[in-house]
Amino acid sequence: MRSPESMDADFDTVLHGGEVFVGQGLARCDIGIRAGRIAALAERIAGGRTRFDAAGRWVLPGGVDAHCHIDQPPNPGSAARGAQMADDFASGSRSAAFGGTTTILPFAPQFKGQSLRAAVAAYHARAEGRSHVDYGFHLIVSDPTQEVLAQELPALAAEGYTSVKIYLTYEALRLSDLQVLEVLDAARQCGTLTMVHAENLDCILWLTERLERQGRTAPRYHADSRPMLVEREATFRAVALAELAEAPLLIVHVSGREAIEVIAGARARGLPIVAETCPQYLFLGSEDLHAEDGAKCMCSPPPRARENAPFVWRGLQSGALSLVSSDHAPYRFDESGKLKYGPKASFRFIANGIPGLETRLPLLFSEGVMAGRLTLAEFVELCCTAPARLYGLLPRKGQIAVGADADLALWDPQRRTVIDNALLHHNVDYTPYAGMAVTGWPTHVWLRGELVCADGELRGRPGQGRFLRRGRHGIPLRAAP
Ligand code: DUC
Ligand code: ZN
Ligand code: ZN
Repeated sequence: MRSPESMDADFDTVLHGGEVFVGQGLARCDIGIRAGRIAALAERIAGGRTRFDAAGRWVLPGGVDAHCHIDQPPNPGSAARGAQMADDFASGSRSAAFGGTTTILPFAPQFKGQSLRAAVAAYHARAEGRSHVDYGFHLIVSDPTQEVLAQELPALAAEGYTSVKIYLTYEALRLSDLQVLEVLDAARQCGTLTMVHAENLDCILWLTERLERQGRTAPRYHADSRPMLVEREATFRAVALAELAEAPLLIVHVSGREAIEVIAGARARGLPIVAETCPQYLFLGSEDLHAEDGAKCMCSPPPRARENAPFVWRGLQSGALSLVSSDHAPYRFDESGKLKYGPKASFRFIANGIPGLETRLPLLFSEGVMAGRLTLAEFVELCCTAPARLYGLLPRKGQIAVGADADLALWDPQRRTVIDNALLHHNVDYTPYAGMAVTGWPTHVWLRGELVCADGELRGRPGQGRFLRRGRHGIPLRAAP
């Protein structure tokens, strides 16, 4: 940070008097913004066409939510086909912005028989002109043909689509081990990061059929159909396949102790394995599925028993888990979404997913930073900087630094809020976190220097968010011997 008394270069906006997260902690600092970027950080900055008084507030980087599903077309082969996502790019990204998140990475899904190009074009059509925040796309690869692996992946990587998600579960998406190896190998060659949903499909099908034969079809049995062992086995296998292919791997939505132990072991051996968790594995429990409206908390992997949450916190503290994303998957609790097949449908036919774009940062800030489980530097790393680094968005996103995009969230660190769906800006008719009291909330948010949210009021407009072409992933690989 520069320390002259004043800098008089002209700025579009100056935020002054705030406690700003620079380097590894808070410092009293002014921020000069020009042409959407942070142009100066100094003790005192004069001028500015707009001056904003940030006294008493913390200025943190805008969040990067590297895992969310927005307006994702239903897979024709899925058991819950027909359920519609409640958020389009306008409502999903609006909700992200109000929660302090300025970059989102949703998924362009490839259906079997479709080219990746067609999948990307179709998804751009859904996003175009609608987003309130900047966005990039991961690709979901469900049909890894030779054309996809040898032609499309490298071409799309060169255009900024540098991550692919693959699945070890869901009948319409699951890849064989051979296909996983082929994707890992092709992705490694073009600097693309492979993300994996690690649950064992055959175990889930076997358990589901057994539960159904016993008449155990209520939402609570969703958790019994996907115990931690099922995640542990798939995580172990995915790690082994990545090791064989000498490829980096990011394991998404890690839910609990057993998978974390596998990941910690792999990392201790120096493998380029990185893992993500989500708020639902810190703040929800399998007990929540027992309620009458338990489907509201149904996601995969499922929330685990309450005793599991401390292991997830420890995973974040120890570095076994490197980032926190929402896995926002928005379905209304009505016949358009969760209840598509009726209130008595077997859990197998209930769409998986919960909303969480807007609550991710406030929950982690309150129960992490304010409750003393995470330092502020760890919070920023997990929710902003690490996702930007891992997915090829540094130095533009995820940090407050000269030259970075002026994506900023002004936090009132003392504000007490009892979470209520009426406060949120998504298009889902519930939040699984209703009733939780949190301390700290982002009150103002800037996207590339433009104020998009101010004290609960929307100032931005749909279409203001831009598509991000991303660079190669930021997972360090061991030097070749
Ligand atoms: N699980 C997924 O795999 N995707 C979306 C939401 C969920 O719960
Ligand atoms: Zn998944
Ligand atoms: Zn997901």
